[in-house]
Amino acid sequence: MKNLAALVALATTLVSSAHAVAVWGQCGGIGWTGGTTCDAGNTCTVLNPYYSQCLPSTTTAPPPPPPPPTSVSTSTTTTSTPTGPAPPTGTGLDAHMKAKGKIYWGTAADQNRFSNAQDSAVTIAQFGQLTPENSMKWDATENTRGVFTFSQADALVAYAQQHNMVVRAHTLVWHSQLPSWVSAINDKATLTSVIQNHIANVAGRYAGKVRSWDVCNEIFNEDGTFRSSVFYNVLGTSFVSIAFQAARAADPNAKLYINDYNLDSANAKLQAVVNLVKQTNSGTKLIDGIGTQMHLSAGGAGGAQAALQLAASAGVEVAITELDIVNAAPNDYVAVTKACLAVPACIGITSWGVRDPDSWRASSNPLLFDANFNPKPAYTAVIQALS
Ligand code: 9MR
Repeated sequence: MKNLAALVALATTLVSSAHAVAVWGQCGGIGWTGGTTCDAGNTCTVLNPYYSQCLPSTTTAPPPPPPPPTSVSTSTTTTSTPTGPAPPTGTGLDAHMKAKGKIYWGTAADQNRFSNAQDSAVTIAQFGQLTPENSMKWDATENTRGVFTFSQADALVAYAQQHNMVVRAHTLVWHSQLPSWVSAINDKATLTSVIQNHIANVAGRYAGKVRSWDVCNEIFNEDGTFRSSVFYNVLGTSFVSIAFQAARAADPNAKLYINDYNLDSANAKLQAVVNLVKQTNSGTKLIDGIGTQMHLSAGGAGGAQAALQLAASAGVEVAITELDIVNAAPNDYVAVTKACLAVPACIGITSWGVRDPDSWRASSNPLLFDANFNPKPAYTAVIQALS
């Protein structure tokens, strides 16, 4: 009898622990089929309609040390154990943007970021859209002619799907991060078929799985003339329609974007983008959106609304695609947020990364979360602006 009682007690313990979700793990949300009860000392907290998370209960002190995190992605990279504070509770940036009638607030990401459990927790809680920071670029997908590599890009798309986020795919035709075998092409027929093959393979692989594609990236100079690149130098302006036609064929339902930086006021470069879109779309509509990256300097947000309005005058949707602002002044972030809210064609905002040290310009601390994934004053100001 004594043995039987011990066995029952052991079985009860095993059953309850098998179903309890560890701290930081997902415990609910639309589409969630896993456990909904948290380990002792933690409370299942609704962060947004798609994600509830086991957070340490404030009434229990001290909380138990966090166990190894649950699986966060299809990544083969080992996840790190969360050690910092909990991500902000309540509804996140994306939920606030959606409540204002916009489509998303997103972030740049890749497997090297979301394989970190803290990054993943903030990403899931705050963002509804992912842009692959590097994994879909030409050097990542076709570094050798005709040899395609999709492991990192596949991981990004799978993670986004797993967490109900849309993908802004980035980017197909760009002078940078371009393999030297492409830059060396000097005849029209070869370059045309190389562009078409690249786009058919890369955009074709993700057809139906991404919301939009940055088809052409950074093709203008500041004065509105075309940038010198292998694409322009060999094909003239025709590379634009070659690329957009190939993208339309590869993924007929994706929104096809032209994307650039320094479109932060109604300047000559933005006017050139608008003119090109109008001209290209004068017959069949090929370009569906203008992306303005908005890598801003401090105090650089004053022209944002006028810029978004000028972009919208091309008759296409508009997105802020790579937002970061030197020193992350709350006023600048609020100005950009309100500019998007004020322009109906502006469909969403993408932060170019989650936390400062992971930014391409880390030394200027331009993002909404600090090194410990704590929300910064600009985050709070943006949430207020969206409330
Ligand atoms: O953030 C990206 C960084 O990790 C890469 O090293 C860099 C290489 O060119 O590209 C960065 O992202 C760029 C984006 O793809 C296009 N607009 C400018 C972004 C910042 O350089």
